[in-house]
Amino acid sequence: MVKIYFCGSIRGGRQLAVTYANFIKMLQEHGRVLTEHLGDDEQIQRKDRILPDREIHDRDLQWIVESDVVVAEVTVPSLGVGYEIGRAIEMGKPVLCLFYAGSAQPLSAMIAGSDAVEMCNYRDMEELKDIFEQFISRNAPRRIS
Ligand code: 6IA
Repeated sequence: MVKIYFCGSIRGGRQLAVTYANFIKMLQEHGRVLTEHLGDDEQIQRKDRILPDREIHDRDLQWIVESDVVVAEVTVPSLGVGYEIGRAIEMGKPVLCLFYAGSAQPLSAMIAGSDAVEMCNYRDMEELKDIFEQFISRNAPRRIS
């Protein structure tokens, strides 16, 4: 089963939580999303109170190591998401970044200007179906789990 690490803002702001949940659902058609809690505010608040930051950091990094591909929603600026993208690039993981084209705030040049990530400026969710399909089949051909 293809392992997908999905990144989205937590402490950077939760205004796109519903979008994250939708992307996670779409990605689950292609494999296992290791970070499925990212779309679920209730789960995040519950676990955030129990897990110390070091454990969150170490566990998430380990998940990136184990993942086949990384998909990051980058519209809401998040230190954690930027950090995860940088670490994933260093590990040689294929990284797809999704940025809402109607965003009032421009994307950081460190992501928009990186040729180590695949950039997708989307307007609506529908157009991402094909993008996900192609990105995953190109970078993580189906494996027998
Ligand atoms: O700086 P931010 O908090 O916005 O960073 C968000 C990114 O860091 C996400 O892509 C996550 O993968 C990761 N991250 C930050 N906090 C957590 C976290 N908190 N849990 C998992 N990943 C996190 C606790 C909630 C969880 C146990 C359900």
